[in-house]
Amino acid sequence: MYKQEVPLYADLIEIVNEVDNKVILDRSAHLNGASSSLAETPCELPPRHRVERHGAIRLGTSYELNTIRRLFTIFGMYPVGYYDLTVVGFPLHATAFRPVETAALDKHPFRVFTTLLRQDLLSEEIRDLVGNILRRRKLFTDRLLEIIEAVESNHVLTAAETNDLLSEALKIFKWHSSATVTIDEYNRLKAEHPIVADIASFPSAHINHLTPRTLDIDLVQTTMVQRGIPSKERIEGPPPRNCEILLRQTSFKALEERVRFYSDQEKTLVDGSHTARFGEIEQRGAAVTRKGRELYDKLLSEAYRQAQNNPNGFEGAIRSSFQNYPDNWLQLQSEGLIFVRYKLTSRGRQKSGHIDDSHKLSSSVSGLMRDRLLTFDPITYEDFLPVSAAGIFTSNLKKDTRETAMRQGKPDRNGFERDLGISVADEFMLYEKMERNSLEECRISLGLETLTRD
Ligand code: OOG
Ligand code: NI
Repeated sequence: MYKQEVPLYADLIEIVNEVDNKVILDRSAHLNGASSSLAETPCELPPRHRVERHGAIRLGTSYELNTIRRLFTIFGMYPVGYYDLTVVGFPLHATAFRPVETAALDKHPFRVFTTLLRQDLLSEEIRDLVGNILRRRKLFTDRLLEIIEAVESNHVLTAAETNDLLSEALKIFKWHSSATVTIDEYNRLKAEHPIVADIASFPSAHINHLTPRTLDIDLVQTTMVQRGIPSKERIEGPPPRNCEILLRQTSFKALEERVRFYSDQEKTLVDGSHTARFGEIEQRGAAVTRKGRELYDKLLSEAYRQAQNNPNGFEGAIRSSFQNYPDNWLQLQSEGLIFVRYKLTSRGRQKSGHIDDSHKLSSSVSGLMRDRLLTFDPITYEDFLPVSAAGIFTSNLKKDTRETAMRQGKPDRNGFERDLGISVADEFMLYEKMERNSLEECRISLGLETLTRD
């Protein structure tokens, strides 16, 4: 549906596939050395990579948020994290619906960044207008609500009901080129904040972007520019590194779309336009611990402060401030900056067959790593970054990131969770649990009483 609505999305997927295939070929060439054939040990992508993407929707009322939560639960997607977008000048807060268990993430890590309008932060006049418009909006069909209720009372869906679930749910996310408001109302909403007009003027909660994950976002960015796709100037997130952390994102500009509005008398239709949807690409790296996140936030603010003094502007400043973020996996792990999944080396797996020897083994992670029995993979960051999100929002609203970034926030996590109907999961605790589980598996395989992270 989205590909049909936004044909540039198809081009983007093509570019990402080309770039990723090239990266994989380069990696396997590198691994095998120049002389051996590429076919010997092709570097493989984990299967989830080919289907991996995130979408974003923007909702207007607590009823809409609550119902979306009930719907996404059916798909195994749960709210993770609270994002206060007032820190970057938007009357919004958000969560990300996504799978939380390792097995589910490995299969399909689809996420939907879901924002809710903060009606409490609008001017009184606009709050009334928005309230009136959204009270009449019906995002969810009766059939969809019926199916959600059935599943909630433990009904197992038939094939036909499942088809209905999908086709009815899709209607929520579809783009409509007819607004539900008059052109005058649209302009008033837009004058309050462009995002308010986007949320309140349409009958659906259109997907405003769908973002594939790539292995090399810098290469995608240059390829987009070469093909004349109007991409955003800079990539959000950490600067280029050897050891990727968190999330890097870039987007191409919103489309200007023709929209029909009611004329002021609500009798005839008039033509207008709206910029809503855009393309985005992301590259994901390791999830960082709270300590790693503090360092990230600190270096990012430092870059914002230094940008004016750096001859290469913000890009120069961020490259220079991130010199202080360790860039080798072992150091990142040993300093407790990233979350990792521990696993036995092949030597460790041999030992695991001889549990009698276990009393001779070290009972600390660093000891086992020194003895080459234990190793790790970084855990992928599955979440988002509010400052990057601001860069994405603003790039499409023609304001500058630097201007709007990092102001005093006005979070309302309790209000958000009340509207949602449940509390959001803490992403740090989810990563922490993955790491702990992996360590526990290693401990059991090695027949150790205890295994401590030093
Ligand atoms: C959501 C922006 C946030 C991201 O990738 O950081 C986001 C929106 O534009 O509604 O999707
Ligand atoms: Ni996004």
